[in-house]
Parts: sequence; C-alpha cells; structure tokens
Amino acid sequence: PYSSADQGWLSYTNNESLAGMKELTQIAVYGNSDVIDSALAELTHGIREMTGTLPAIVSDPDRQASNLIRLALLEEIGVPEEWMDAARIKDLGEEGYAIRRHPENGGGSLYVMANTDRGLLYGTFHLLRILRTGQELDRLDVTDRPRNPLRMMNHWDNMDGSIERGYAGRSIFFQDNRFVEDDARIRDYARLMASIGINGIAINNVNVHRTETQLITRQFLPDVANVAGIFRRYGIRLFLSVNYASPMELGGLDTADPLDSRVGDWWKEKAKEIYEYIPDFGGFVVKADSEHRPGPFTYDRTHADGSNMLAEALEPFGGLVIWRCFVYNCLQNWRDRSTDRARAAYDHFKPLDGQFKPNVILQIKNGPMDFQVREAVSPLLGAMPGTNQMLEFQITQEYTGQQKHLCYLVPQWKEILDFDTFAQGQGTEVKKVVSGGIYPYRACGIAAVINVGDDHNWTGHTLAQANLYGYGRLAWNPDLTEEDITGEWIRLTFGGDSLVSAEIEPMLADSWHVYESYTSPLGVGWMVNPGHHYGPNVDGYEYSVWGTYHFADCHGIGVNRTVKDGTGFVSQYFPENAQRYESLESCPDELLLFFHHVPYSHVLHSGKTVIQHIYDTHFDGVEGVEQLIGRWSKLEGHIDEWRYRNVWERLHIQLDHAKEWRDVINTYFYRKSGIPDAAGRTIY
Ligand code: GCW
Repeated sequence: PYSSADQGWLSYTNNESLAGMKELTQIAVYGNSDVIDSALAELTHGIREMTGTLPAIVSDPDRQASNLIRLALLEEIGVPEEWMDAARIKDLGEEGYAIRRHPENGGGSLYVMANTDRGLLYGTFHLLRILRTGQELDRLDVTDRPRNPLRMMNHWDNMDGSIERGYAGRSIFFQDNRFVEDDARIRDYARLMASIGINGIAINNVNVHRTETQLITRQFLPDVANVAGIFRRYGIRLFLSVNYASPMELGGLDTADPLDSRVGDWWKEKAKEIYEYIPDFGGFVVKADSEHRPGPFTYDRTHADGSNMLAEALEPFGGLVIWRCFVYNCLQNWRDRSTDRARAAYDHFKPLDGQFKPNVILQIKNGPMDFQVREAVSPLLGAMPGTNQMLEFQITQEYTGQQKHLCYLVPQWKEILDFDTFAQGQGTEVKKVVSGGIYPYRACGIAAVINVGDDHNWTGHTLAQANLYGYGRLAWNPDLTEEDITGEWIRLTFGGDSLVSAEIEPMLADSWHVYESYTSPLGVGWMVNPGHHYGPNVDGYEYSVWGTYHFADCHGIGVNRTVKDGTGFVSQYFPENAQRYESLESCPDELLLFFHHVPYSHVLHSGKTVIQHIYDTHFDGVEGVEQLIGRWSKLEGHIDEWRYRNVWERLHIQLDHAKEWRDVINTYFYRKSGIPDAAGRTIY
C-alpha cells in the first residue's frame, strides 16, 4: 500500500549486487507489536523488490536453518551468552539493535536483535541498507544505537495546505483547512522518517494561526490521533505546535498570564483531553514572544514562567514542552547600532538557567541570527548547565537557494556539531552538549525544519533529498562522516552505478561552498530580497526593523560585535572562542564580517583583500555551478529520465541565478568602494 511518489532512499531499483541475498528466503519473527509488523513489512517489501521473490514468513524454523532472517526481541529468544552478554544487551538501550550472523553460531541465520520493537525497526532498516548497498553478509556483526534521545522533524505546515518556507509543493497533511483524506503519502513519509531514525514529528507550523490553534480541540483531535497512529506504527511520536494564547482564543479567558491559576488549569484540562485521543502524545512546540506571536512577556513574566506552566500540564502524561529560543526584537531601529539581534537568545535565556522544569527543553537555532548560509554558532549552546537544550537546524533551504539551487547542508551541520563550545574546557562540542553527554539533561537532541511537500520527489530538487537523509543520519550519529553519509545516500537512491557515485559525490561536497561563493561573502548574510528571501538584494534588509544589517559604506563592511568597541556579542562565548573572534588576527576569514567591520582593503589570512575576495569568489561561484552542470550532464542515461531532467532543469536555473547574484554583488561593492577588480573582469 505505498503511494506512487518517489520512494527516495527506500527505492530498490537498479540493484546490481544481490550478494548472498538470494538465499535469504525466509523470515522468522520473535515478538509481537504494530512496530514489529512495520519492520516485517519493510523487510519483506525490500527483499521482494531486490530479489523478485517474496520471502516466506515461518513460525517455527529449524534451529540450524541458514536461509533465514530472524527478527527477534531479545527477551523472546535465548541468545548464547558468548554472543550477547548482559552488558551488551543493556548497552543496546531502548532504541539500539544488533545484527549478527555467525555461521558456527545459530546455524548461519541472520539475526536482527533488540530490546524493543523500535530497536528492531531501526535494525531492520539498517539491514536493508546493508542489503541494498551489497555489503558482505557473512560474519555480519553490527551494533548501533542513537546518540541523541530526541531526533525530531518540525513542519511549518499550515492547515490551508501552504507551507511556510516550503519549496516542494503543498502540505502532505493538510488541505483546505482540513486533514487530507488519502493518507498513503503520510504513511510513506513515516517510513522514510523511521528509516533514518526520526522519533518525533511536529506536524504544524510554529506560527500557529487561527485554524491551527484549533488542532488541540475536539474538532480536530480525532484527525490528529489518526496521523499519530500512522507515526506510532513507525516508532514516531507526534507533537503539535501550540498557540501560547490558546486559553484566550479557545478557552474564553481574558488572559494567558502563566501565573494566573485559571490559565494553568485550562492547560491541565486541555492536556487531559489531548491524551484521551493520543496516549503517547509527544508534547508542545512553542514559539512565544517571537515575531509577533503571543507569549509571557505580555504579562511581564519570564519564559521560564511560561514554559513551566505548560510543562506542569503535560507532566502527568510524560509530555514535553519544546520551547524555542528564537526570541528577539523584530521592531528594531536600524539607526541604533548598539542593539544586536545576535545577542538576543543568550540575553533572554541564559539568566534563566536552572529555572526550567525537567520536561522543558529549549530549542536553539544553530546560529544566533537565522539559518544564514554562514553564521557563527549560537553561544547559548552549552551555556546552560541546568537546562535541557536541543539544537535546531533548517533543512528547508530558506536562505540557501530554496531547493532550486543545489546546497548540500551536511558539511555545514558537521561543522556546527563539531564546534567546540569550551563550556567544560576543550572537547565540549555542540554534538556532545545536545546529546546529553556533558550535562545531565533529562531530555535533549536535535530538531530540524523539514524540506518536504507533496511534490512527486518530496523535496522539489531531487538532490535535496540528500539533506533530509543526511540530517536524519547525523541526528542518529553526529560522528558519521560526510563521505559515509553521502556515499550511502547515493547508492540507496540511485543504485550501484559507480559513475553516478563518482559524479554526485563531489557535486554534493562542493555545493555549499559554491553557493556561499556567489551569495554571501565572509559571513555577512542577509543580502537577500526581503520577505521571500530568494535572490540578491544587498540593501534589502539594511534599513529595516529586523535587526539584520551589514553596514556597508564607501570605506568598509561588516558588523562589529567585539567587546572592545562593538556590540559585545563576542563576550557570550566561552573565553577560548571569545578571544579567537575578538581579535582580527585570529578571527577566521569565513566569519570575518560577522564579527568585525573592516575596510575593503583589509587583508585576509588568505592574502587577498576583502574586496578582491568578494570579486573572486563571485566569479568562482558561477564557474562552480558550471562544473556542477558538467558533472551532472555525464549522467544522462545513467539515471532515469524524470530525475535526470529534474536536476538538470534546476541546475540551469541555478546557473542563471548565480550570474545574477555575481553581478549584483560585485557591482554593488564596486560602486560602493570604487576599487576595481585586479583581474579586470566585467563588473557593471
Ligand atoms: O527565519 C524565520 C523565518 C520565518 C520563521 C521564523 C521562525 C516560522 O523567515 O518564516 O517562522 O524564522 O523560525 O520562527
């Protein structure tokens, strides 16, 4: 019962290497649950697609059988002690699994083993990856478990079917202010998400408008419960974004003051009602006091007051409050150079450390501004030992080419995850903080704003599927290398043709730098058209209320965020990073204009001046896109026509548009600075 949409990395076509798989003709299952049924369905489907033969489900196989996959809850089978001792079993935890095949043990059957049904589901998807990529099956010995307890997707879907910052069609959940009727697409979506280890999904936009406010009422809860049921069979908990002012909009109260007991009581009743419909409801995602959304500031209360009140309501049911830290003044005066939006999250939240209830998690965007092509890492990450934190990435390419341009974000995310906060001295990387490895967090992990819609290929640009896949894999294990993830995705998605891998790998690997080259130099950001954020407009946000400036004049450019004579943002970092960013000598080139205002003649570590760097990278960026096209063109006939054309067309849009970026940016800075290009290329 799968939808007719592109199956992405769960497609099993073009399989060249069936290595040993043909002999796996039977499956035995030890354990019983809906999630195990899903695992079994995936396994039989995958094997049938790859081998052409439907494996038989057997109930009491011969102990010595060797043509068999055993999907087994550990408590249901007696595993030999030398295979899995108690420590190893415990180590698998609630979501881990082991995949093993020892010819001398267990008669050669292939075991997928776990403590829980979710572990079995993840193990099954791992086994399918092994089969699909043609790895050796003899003496298989894999154990794995996720690093991050919460691995979430955030949808910005509205009930009218539109998606805020969506570039791949309409919502797969909603249409015309209702839930969609045909849920085949949602089921496929759940499969795709489970296969990369996602275990929590918030289905509606954090900007909760009028209709969406009603999602927590009896009008919609049966539909919400239906979707929650689809996800549940794939080990995923459903979350909702809620309107902080719901007690007023739904409950008829005249206040949403978190310290008014009527407000707390209203939420307690509401929580009870929600859990009647969805016993494993994940909880609320909340955007409060941010970009005109209501919040506790109206009542002079703190964000601890606001989130704790909700947390108290959800606590009896095991629900979480995921409270976003994207709180800043969006009505700033551009004439005022002392206010710095980058400071906002830390200034608001750091003083509240330790005041949040254990089922509150603060969700923090990776950068202090807003998902720019390049920005510094948020100094709030790691700065609150007594408060659960999770990281927020943006998969949807709002500022990175809107899925018309190719921009593979795994390299960017790796840099962020590997960023050393120095919160507890050297080795306190972001990935360790958010996975709970540094402070004893009760709940934590990673969330990302998803890039899917109802387009045939889910993501508009077929290669943007790699961002979705890569995010899930990194949320599972941030130590996976970019090369591993990319290689895996290409083989799963396109099969084993080595030319396809050889061309797509470097395309993905280069694409973020290429995009950065022709758009935003040296960490500057925001030179985009206001509102929709697509395309160049150097001064688009320069004289606006959003706190997003580059301060370019005829002498220089950049935001002085130093302690010495700037906004002081730098002081929010732990000393090692603060010192590095404070000084022009040690500030890395790629973030120079994020931290400093410098003359165009300033010489970078690279040896180039700022202005020459701007010119060079913009010319290089366009050439980079030409190379992407050159590589892709070699794949004609190696990839099915639909996907080949899809990417080909978008690459050509990208090329035209990269030229527009190049010429607008170069011309702007030439006119501002009056300094010609040393290489004498055309600037207008
Ligand atoms: O970047 C901004 C986006 C808004 C978004 C907001 C947020 C959902 O432009 O569209 O609103 O961030 O993260 O809340």
